[in-house]
This record gives sequence, C-alpha cells and structure tokens, in this order.
Amino acid sequence: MRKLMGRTGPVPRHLALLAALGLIVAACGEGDFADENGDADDTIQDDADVDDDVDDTEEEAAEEVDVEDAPVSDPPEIDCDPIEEELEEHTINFGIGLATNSPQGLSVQFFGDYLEECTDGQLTVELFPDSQIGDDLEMMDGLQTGTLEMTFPSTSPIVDTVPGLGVFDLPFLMPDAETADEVLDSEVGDRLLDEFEGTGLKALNWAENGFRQVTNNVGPIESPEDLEGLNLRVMENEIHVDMWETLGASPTAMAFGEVFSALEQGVIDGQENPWVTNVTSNFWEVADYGSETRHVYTPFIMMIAEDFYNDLPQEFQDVIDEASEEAKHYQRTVSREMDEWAREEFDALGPEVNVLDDDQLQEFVDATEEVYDTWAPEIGEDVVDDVLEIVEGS
Ligand code: KDG
Repeated sequence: MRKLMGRTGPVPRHLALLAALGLIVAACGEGDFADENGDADDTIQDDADVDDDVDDTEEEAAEEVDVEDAPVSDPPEIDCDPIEEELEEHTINFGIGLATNSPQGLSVQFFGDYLEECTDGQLTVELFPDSQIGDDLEMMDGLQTGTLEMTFPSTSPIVDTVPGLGVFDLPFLMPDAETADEVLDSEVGDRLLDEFEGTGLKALNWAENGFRQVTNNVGPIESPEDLEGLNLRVMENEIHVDMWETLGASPTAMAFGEVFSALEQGVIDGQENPWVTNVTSNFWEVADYGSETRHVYTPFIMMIAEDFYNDLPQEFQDVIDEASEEAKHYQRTVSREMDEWAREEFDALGPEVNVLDDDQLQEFVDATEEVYDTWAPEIGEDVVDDVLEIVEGS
C-alpha cells in the first residue's frame, strides 16, 4: 500500500524541547524510540524541572485571545461517587497542539477536573498546550514509548497508523457537524477507533477539530484560480497534498507547531484550520485574508498510552472512560458554540474575511472529485462506502 504520509523536513524544534523537559531519554530520529514497554512514571524524570521549563515556554508563547466574550457553555456538572479507597496516585501528562482556551484545551481541563473529583485526587492531569512537548506524531510516539500518558491528535497526520482515518481527509465529504456526529458515533467510527488496539495507543473517543478554512497573505480565495501557486501549509497527509495540488496550490506539509513562525517569516503564504484555531492559535496575527471554504471536516481522537491504561486498576479505567465520554460531548458543544464567534472575531482582529456561496464552493467540489478515486483504495473501499452511506442518507 502507498504510504499516506511520511515525515518530511528537518527534525522539529519540539524534539529539543522534549529533551529539555526530560520527557525523553535520548534525542532520536524517526523510528528510534526503542523501548516500547517503558514505564510512564519512571520516565517522567523530574516534575519540578518540567514545571519550570513549561513556565518559561508559556512566557514566550504568543498572547492569548480573550475568549471570555465567546458564547461558551459552562462545563457539565460532574456527577459521580468519588473513589475513596486509596489505590494509586498518578499525574497524567496530557500534551495537545492547540491552546488552553481552545475547545480542545477547555475539554482537557474539564477531563482533568472530572478525574480529580471522581478519584478523590488520586488521578490528576497536567496539560501541556501549544505543541510545547511535540507535534501530534511526536506525542503519539511518547505514548508508545511511555514518556507521555495522553494526547489529542487530528486524524490527518496519523493515517499511517490507521489508514481508514483518511476518509476524513476527502474533500467536501461532510455536509455539517450533525452528520459528522452520525459518522463518528457509528459502527464504522467504532471500528476505526478499535484499529488502534495493539499499537501502544488506546483511542478513547472522537472529538471535533472542525471545518477547515483557508487563511493567507496574498488575497481572498473565491475560486480555485485564486489558489494558483499559493504556498499553503497543510497537515502531514498525502490526501491533503494531493487535494491542494489538484486545486493548483503549492502545498507544504508541516507540523502544526511550526506554522505560526513559518507564516511570520514568509516561508509559507497561508494555512488552513477551523476558525476557532485561527483565533486561539493567533493565526489572525499573521494573515491578511480568511476565506470560509469548509473544504474538510477533521475530527480529533482522545488517546491514552495503552500500557499505562491497561496497568491501571479497573475503577480508574472506568472513570477515565466516563470522563472522556463527558469531555467528548463538552468539546463538541464548545467547538460548535465558538465557530461562528471565532469567524467574526478573526474578522474583527484585522484580516479580511469572505464566505464562499454554494456556487463558488461547487467549483472546488467539482475540481477535487478525482481525489476520491485516487485515494479510496488506500483508505479502504469498505470504510469509504460505509461513511458515504451515512453521509448520503443524512
Ligand atoms: O492538538 C491538535 C493539533 O496538534 C493539530 O492536530 C491541529 O488541525 C491541526 C493542524 O492543523 O495540525
């Protein structure tokens, strides 16, 4: 089978930071993480050092947009009988690419509160946002090698582990968020999560990254012609590369944590992400235009290190399952609540925003039809058919 994506470019700067954090024992190239069965607690070497380094990194991070005005629901009530029996104490280090004030960050904080309350403080969560400890692939390596307990990647960069996830990279597949829920919470959704079994990664459930929109520094995107030669950062995923090449752009696959500085330095002309990420990860600072293209809906998968999870007492596994289920609903709710607000906020913060109408979008749909034929065999015809059946029946 053709590889859906391989790592491209130099070793990301995050590996250096990972080493500084003491979360890895040696700086390795891809595939060099040898000890598959490492004990997570042993390899989190010195919590005090980790906290100091993270504080420094937080100081350097760009100022966050204030989401206080965003129409965001409060987290749901935590309803459980706390486990009072003394079992084990663990700090779950949870790395994410996005900001603490993103729907992803808010849901991880809620997940942590849930665990803390329902285990009487025996399980706590330490959140490492903004790709501080690596990109999606590096953090997944961390889960597999026992240096990190949890992460929350997009499906797109991880299709080499489960090729069926590539179905979410097909352009203009998902009409709306409700249909996405139907797909994610269906039998085919469960099947895709189950495929992680035995990889060192336990996929707990699906959350929402959302509909992706293009931001750039050249001009508004209204038709495929506007993309001609545009150097656009895309996720590390061959289907995305193919889609943008088909549309005439010049895509560069790059890890999320590199995108802001690549835009700042003019290495790329643009990138594409949901409005809420474009606001909370400060892409508005490095964009002149934002175009609502909704070209792809991508999910997130909440993941925990398989060995770490399997070694926990059953009571803790149950609480983690419940907490992730609650966090999933909260994350999807907040993501939807913030989407339109974020587009308006992005506009108000400076860049010019245009929303494509149905006729304009149809030009993109027609131009990318061949991407389905090229990639369905790699993704798995059964997965594509099952998902299309749900989408077409919605
Ligand atoms: O935590 C998730 C992020 O690391 C990343 O997946 C966000 O959509 C994303 C992108 O563009 O890489």
